[in-house]
This record gives sequence, structure tokens and C-alpha cells, in this order.
Amino acid sequence: MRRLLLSSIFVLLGLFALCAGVACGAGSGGEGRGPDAPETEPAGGSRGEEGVREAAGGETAAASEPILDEKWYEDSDGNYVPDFIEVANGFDPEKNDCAPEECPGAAEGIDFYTQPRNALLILDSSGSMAADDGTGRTKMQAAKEALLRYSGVSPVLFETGFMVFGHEGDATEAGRPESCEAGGEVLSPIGEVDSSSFEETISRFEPAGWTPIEGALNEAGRAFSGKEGEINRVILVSDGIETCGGDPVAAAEGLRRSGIELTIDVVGFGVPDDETEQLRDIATAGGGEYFDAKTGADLDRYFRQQAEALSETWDAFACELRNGFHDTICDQNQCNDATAFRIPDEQRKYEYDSPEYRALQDLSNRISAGLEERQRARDEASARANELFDQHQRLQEEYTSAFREVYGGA
Ligand SMILES: [Ca+2]
Repeated sequence: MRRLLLSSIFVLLGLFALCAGVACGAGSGGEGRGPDAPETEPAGGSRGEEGVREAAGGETAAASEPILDEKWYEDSDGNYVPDFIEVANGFDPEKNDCAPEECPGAAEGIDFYTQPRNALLILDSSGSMAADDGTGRTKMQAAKEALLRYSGVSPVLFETGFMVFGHEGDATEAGRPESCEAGGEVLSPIGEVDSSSFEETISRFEPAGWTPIEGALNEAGRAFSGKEGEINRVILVSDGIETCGGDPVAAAEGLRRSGIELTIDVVGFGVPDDETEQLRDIATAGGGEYFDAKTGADLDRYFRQQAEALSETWDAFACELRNGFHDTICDQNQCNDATAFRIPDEQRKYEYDSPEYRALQDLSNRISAGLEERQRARDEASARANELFDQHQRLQEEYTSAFREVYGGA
């Protein structure tokens, strides 16, 4: 449905783009742009009253009294359409009524289609993950199931990697050195997680030792080597705080400063209330968010939300497309009304080619030229949006199919 709607918007955008070049110029008293119509804006980008006064008066007005009534020169918002015409049409002359809608997240949304995207999933395999998740499964079983489902979608959205920590040694004091020194181990380098092999990957470890979060984050930095400047994210799942004496908050800060430009989201899985603070601090230091998963079902819900993130990206992007649509019609209407009706009506009061007639013609040309200039900018944006739309459609098809297979209806 969404796709259909957006396709329609693109068709409409194309139609309006066609109209824009024709309608607004053709109505200007039967004349096209005059030989002395300004081709560009006044130097210095002056678009206020002085700019219009100069334009409307033409060369003859440069050193003399304005030719037309004062109201024809009042243009508070600098779009060349006189204020009184805007008011008559229900527009606010003080501001650009055709300004784009705010689109929070649109820049990130567009980045999503134009930049390489990488994600590293990091899972705690410390001994406490053998505890019950509240539903008769171990926390590890619940975590593996949630990750396995997510691995069916994640590779469509990100080049995905997987790391485990706490999986060596055991949870005794004797097993601590081995567990802590092992730090994090990348079992699937970034780009190598795929739905067909991930089940085998996560069968290779079981809950074992301590919790070397700092070691894992340091290893994560190496896993992103060569991906500087791309979209990089870490999702760290842990059921407790650092127990190997490291400083994971400092490690997260270090990663943020390393030039990799990654974000670290942290999921606390069945973490006691008095232990969530450090995990929250890691997320904050990593420029990411903390999510508290009390149960395995919460954890699965979290990863499902991550899998749904493409929809949010798309919403921001669609907002940008609506802008082009809205803006075109709004601007076009203002231009048409002035150049096809108001100005020709006024011109009929004067002799053809009289100073007043020419001043009005110059104003009409200026309004049309302003619209054309804005239209050119929009055409460029529209071409760009078309390109992104194609990319989006390809990704969307793959994503929808993967999401349905894993989570059911999208
Ligand atoms: Ca105006």
C-alpha cells in the first residue's frame, strides 16, 4: 500500500514538474520573458523589497520614483509575489507558506541508502546466562533464539557480524583468568552473519565464565577496522556488569573517539536493578541507547524492533518526498495567480508597452523566474529521490520477505 502510494506521488511529482514550466510563464499577459527580464537574482541575494522594486521598475526605474503603486513593491517573504496578492489568496505574506515540512531523521534516512552499513552483535556467554529466563528456558537459550530470528533480517539491513564473550574458562575463581583474558571472540566477522549459517555459529558456545565487557569492546574496535566513516553499530547483550576488572565505560568512550563513528546500544538481559547503571553508562558513552529486557520475550521484542527499523527510515524519507509534492503545488499556485490573473488585470489599465505595463511585465517575469529557479532545485532533489526510491524498492522487497519469514506479518 505504501509503495503504491509513493509510486503515485512520483507520478504526480512528474506531472507537476511538467506544468510548472508551462503554466506560470504562459499566463503572463500573452508574453514570455521579456528581453530585459532579469535572468538571475540581484547580486548579494537581495530578495526583499529593494530587489523587487528594482526588478519591477526595470532599468528606467533605477534612479527615479517607483512606477507602480507602493503595494506592488511590498514583498515581505522575498518570493516576488506582492504581499497584497498573498493576503488575497489566504497566504501569509510574512513567511514562506511553501516551506518544506520538517522531516526529523531524514538525513539519517537518506544516509541509510547511500552509505555502507555494518552491525556487530555481541553476546554475553558468562556462567549466569545458564539461569532461567523466567519461562523454563535458560537465558542463553532465549538469547540464541532471539538472535537467530534477528539474523534472518539483519543481514538485509547491515553487513552483520557476531562476537561472544565470557564463553571461555568457568565461573569459578580458578577459571577467571582464562575467561577474562579471552575477552571477546569474533565468531563471524562483519558481513559474514547470514541466516543459513548462524544457527551453527551460535551452537559453538555455552554459558561459561566471567564478564569481560571492556575486552569485548576493545575487540569490537578491531572488528570495525577499515570501516571508518561508514554507518557502524554495536548491539551488546549482557546479563550483568563487568567482572574482569576492566572499565567498559572508558572502552566505549575510546571507541567513540577512535574515528570509527560507531554507536553502541546495550541490552541488559535479566539484570538486577542495582546493576543496570553501568550498562546504561556504556550505552551513553557509546552514543547509543539502553534497553532493559527482563525476560527472553522482552529480548525477542527488542530485536524485532531493530528489525522494524527500516520502516522508521522509510517514514523520514517519505516525508522528504511529500515535501517536493506539497511545495510544488503551493509555489505553483502563488505564481499562477499573480502572473496569469492579477498582473494581466492590472496591465489592462495601461497602454501596451507603457512604463506601467512594462513594470508589471517585469514583475511577472521575475515571479516566474523565481519559481523556475526553485523548480530547478526541486528537480535536482526529485532526481535524487528517484534514485533513492529505486534503491529503497529493491531493499524493501528483500526486507519484507525476510521479515515475514522470521516474524510473520510485517
Ligand atoms: Ca511575497
